[in-house]
Amino acid sequence: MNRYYITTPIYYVNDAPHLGHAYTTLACDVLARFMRLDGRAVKFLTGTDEHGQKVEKAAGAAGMDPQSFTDRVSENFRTLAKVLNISNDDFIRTTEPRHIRSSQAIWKAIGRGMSPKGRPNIYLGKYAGWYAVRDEAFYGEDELTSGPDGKKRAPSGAEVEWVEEPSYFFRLSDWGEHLLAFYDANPEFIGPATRRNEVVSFVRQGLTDLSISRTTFGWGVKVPDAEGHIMYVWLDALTNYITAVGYPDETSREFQTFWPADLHMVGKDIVRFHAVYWPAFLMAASIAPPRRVFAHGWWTVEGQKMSKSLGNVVEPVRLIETYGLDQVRYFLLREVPFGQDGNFSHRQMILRINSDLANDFGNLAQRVLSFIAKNAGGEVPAPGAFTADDEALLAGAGRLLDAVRGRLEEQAFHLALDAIWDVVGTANRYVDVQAPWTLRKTDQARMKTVLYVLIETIRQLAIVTQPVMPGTMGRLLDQLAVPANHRGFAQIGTRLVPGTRLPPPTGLFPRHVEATGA
Ligand code: ME8
Repeated sequence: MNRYYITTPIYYVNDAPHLGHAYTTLACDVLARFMRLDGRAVKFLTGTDEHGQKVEKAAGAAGMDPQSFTDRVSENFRTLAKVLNISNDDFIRTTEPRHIRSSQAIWKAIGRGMSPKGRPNIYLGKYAGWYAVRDEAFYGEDELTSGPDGKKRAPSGAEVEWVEEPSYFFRLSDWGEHLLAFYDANPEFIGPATRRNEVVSFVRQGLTDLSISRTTFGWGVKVPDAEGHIMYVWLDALTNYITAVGYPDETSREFQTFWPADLHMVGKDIVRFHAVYWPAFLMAASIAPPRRVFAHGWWTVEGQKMSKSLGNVVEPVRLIETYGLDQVRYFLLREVPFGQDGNFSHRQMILRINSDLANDFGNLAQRVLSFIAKNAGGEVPAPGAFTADDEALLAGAGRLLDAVRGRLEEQAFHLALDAIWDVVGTANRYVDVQAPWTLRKTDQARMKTVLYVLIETIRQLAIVTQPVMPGTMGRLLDQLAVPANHRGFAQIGTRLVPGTRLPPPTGLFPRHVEATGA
């Protein structure tokens, strides 16, 4: 399969971007960059979710009309993508005409079809039940708890309100068996396994029909041919993934090339929408479901839930100013096994910068490159015959790409980075054992072989690490004089040419020293 379509969730524009948004987007960026370097045609989509009651209320609170408000807040998410060095190919806004057309088209396609039990997929009724504006989700009475304040709350902790209004329903209850058969036939559809089990047991319990239109407010996509109804924001939002590949034109090149998507990356709080409702909507509209949905965990901050009221929201831009972009990119993907919850702490961040980046990877590159600059004429040294130790290090580096590819296919970023750092560790030990500074005095030919083995290992490390730290690894590859067209994975076997002049080395990862008084 030579194409790869990956998406982030589209972000609500009720609020400023925070660490959680940066995390999902960053994980997708690493995969998108990896797949491009691996020679695949990649489409990487992100964007903003701009309709619904939550955004309408936020606009009202800001004293703005929803369109001007969403124009403004959406721009903050575009800026975030730039600041994080995100390589998205498209940025979708659900208020764009292309998306309104696509949402109305999927509504009609669902409405034309019959459920597996031979009943119309969409019917008009009346919704009477609980709704959480914060989650933009309907909840059954049995899912709610009562807080100490006596207010009913959704499992997410969001307040719910009683809603009664005329509404169109999607006959989700008829799709349960189809969904279970689909999960069975596609064991890779939901990752990690814990989320898959949750989803399967949720569907097994039996599904209720889903309210898919609202009539008590107006900020949404108009339901075709149904005066007064706007589409339920999640039906509109999920549809963004096909809008961006040209839906409703299913014969377009873009749609044919990229749909079904390879991966929808989401946070664990929105699995149900992506793994239950979305494939059901698509099946009902006779469109293929995506190949995989992977749900990552949630970040707490210094042990606490991240929230505006606690005043501990981590702003990605501030983080990058303090620690550096690639340092933040590395930390977020290395610190927590992807899929599990994690805790953000400044102490841990500094520890990883100073140990993994400065002491391990940075020091390896720095000491080898400055040694070459000082003692080997500032050019790629010419090697003699390799010893078993040399071969072992080179073979370890040579296996890295496959190891990383395997880990990333499972979205195990932390394990991919572990594999990289294993080679970094082996290379650092090799430097200590081979002691080129001693060889300089005793055996210059052997010294050059050792330096060649090292610089070649560093080249491979840099190429494989590009997706995670594109800026820094690009600078390292510059220092190794690797031409731009030799940085893809197809060229990883092209060894450095002895005698190539190397630019003067500069440090990659400075140690982080906390400002006094901080
Ligand atoms: O859910 N840690 O948008 P959103 C990790 N518009 N991830 C977090 C997080 C945290 N503390 N807080 C939020 C929506 N996230 C919908 C999506 S898709 C068709 C529509 C993650 O802006 C969260 O899990 O509320 C989700 O994946 C993402 O941020 C967007 O959240």
